[in-house]
Amino acid sequence: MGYSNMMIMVFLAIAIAIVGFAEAQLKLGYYSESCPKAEAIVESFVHQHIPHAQSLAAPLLRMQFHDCFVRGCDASVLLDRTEAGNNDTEKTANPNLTLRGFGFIDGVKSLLEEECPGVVSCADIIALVARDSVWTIGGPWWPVTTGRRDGRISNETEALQNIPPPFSNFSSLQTIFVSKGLDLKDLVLLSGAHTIGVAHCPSFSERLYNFTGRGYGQDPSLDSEYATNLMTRKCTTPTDNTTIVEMDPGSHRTFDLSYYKLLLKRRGLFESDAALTKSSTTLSYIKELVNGPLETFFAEFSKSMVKMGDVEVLTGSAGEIRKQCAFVN
Ligand code: HEM
Ligand SMILES: *[C@@H]1O[C@H](CO)[C@@H](O)[C@H](O)[C@H]1NC(C)=O
Ligand SMILES: *[C@@H]1O[C@H](CO)[C@@H](O)[C@H](O)[C@H]1NC(C)=O
Ligand SMILES: *[C@@H]1O[C@H](CO)[C@@H](O)[C@H](O)[C@H]1NC(C)=O
Ligand SMILES: *[C@@H]1O[C@H](CO)[C@@H](O)[C@H](O)[C@H]1NC(C)=O
Ligand SMILES: *[C@@H]1O[C@H](CO)[C@@H](O)[C@H](O)[C@H]1NC(C)=O
Ligand SMILES: CC(=O)N[C@H]1CO[C@H](CO)[C@@H](O)[C@@H]1O
Repeated sequence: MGYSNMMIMVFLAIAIAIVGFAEAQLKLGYYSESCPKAEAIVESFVHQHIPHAQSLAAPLLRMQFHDCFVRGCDASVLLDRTEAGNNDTEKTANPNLTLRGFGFIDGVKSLLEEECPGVVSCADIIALVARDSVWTIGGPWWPVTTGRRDGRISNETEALQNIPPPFSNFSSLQTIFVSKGLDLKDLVLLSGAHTIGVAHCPSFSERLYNFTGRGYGQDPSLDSEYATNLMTRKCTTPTDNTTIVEMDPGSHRTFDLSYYKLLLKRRGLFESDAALTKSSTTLSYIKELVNGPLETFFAEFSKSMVKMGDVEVLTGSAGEIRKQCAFVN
């Protein structure tokens, strides 16, 4: 083969690779021709409902995290357990028992199915709803690319392996995030989502009542005044599993820097929150955020959300477009 022929082959190979690559990518406005109103429908549903139910923004944001960390952003988190398959799904896994907002996603899905049946994936709905909900409560906005396809598999064990538990230490958080292509900066920024929302006592009561693992002892990295407050007013017994606690007390509905300020006061609620102050790298990111303007946090959080929304997505002909978000077709 002559030199010029070889060059042509090389160029062709590169061109094919680029086209193939582009085809399998998410893009902005993926539905602009197949369902032009899709994004507006999501946005208007969110604008209609979230102002009356502001506390739903938090679980809808968390939903995207739980979706993207298990089998990628493929809406596998929404699948119900099927008696026929006799398999436990991500939903059955412990971390998901406190997820909320499934009905909200179903509400959006049914409007979209009316408008253009079988076109818009549940995975894209999760991503759009998370963004629009956070924006509606005065948080940051970020561009959401679309074109994700829905997965057909949901597996409880995988949720347990991929969703970090609240008692995670720094190195296990880092390991899980790195395995999703997210770095330490993303870990700090995305944990900033805990500026909104609530938690149940079992997510942190070991820090109050059983830090030694022998039925007693408090986590020394938790501010003792805050710990006392939690024990006397909130989680008054070690087994309380119904009380709800604001993760960012006093501003748990406001997307702001106070979560990071609390971390520096040793008032992060989970061990995983406190762990972020235990590495000098992440501690200095936190200090930069706290000392910077709110806009910097918003801009950086947005970039990390965009990265999270790309994790292991299904595109092209992989997966399917589910008709109902809780069931495979
Ligand atoms: C870094 C590792 C993380 C751990 C260990 C963690 C753990 C938790 C736990 C245990 C809860 C409370 C569950 C309950 O007791 O009801 C929670 C709530 C929440 N998480 Fe995380 N999370 C992490 C990262 C994230 C990320 C990346 C996001 C989103 C970008 C997120 C968003 C939220 C939100 C918004 C809530 C409040 C939910 C509500 O109000 O119902 N978390 N998280
Ligand atoms: C349930 O299990 C069956 C058989 O193992 C599998 O084919 C199916 O994909 C599973 N369903 C879900 C939702 O994961
Ligand atoms: C779920 O995932 C685990 C861990 O990867 C695997 O061992 C198990 O076989 C899976 N279960 C099903 C029903 O596919
Ligand atoms: C962090 O937690 C993991 C998993 O529980 C454990 O294997 C590891 O030893 C812990 N690392 C440190 C430094 O404590
Ligand atoms: C304390 O923690 C240990 C280890 O996690 C556990 O085995 C034990 O049951 C706990 N004790 C109480 C009283 O909750
Ligand atoms: C909560 O605690 C009660 C009593 O201790 C127990 O019966 C119930 O199963 C627990 N609920 C959950 C979701 O763990
Ligand atoms: C199977 C299971 O327990 N699913 C639960 C997951 O979490 C939602 C929301 O809290 C519950 O409604 C489901 O029953």
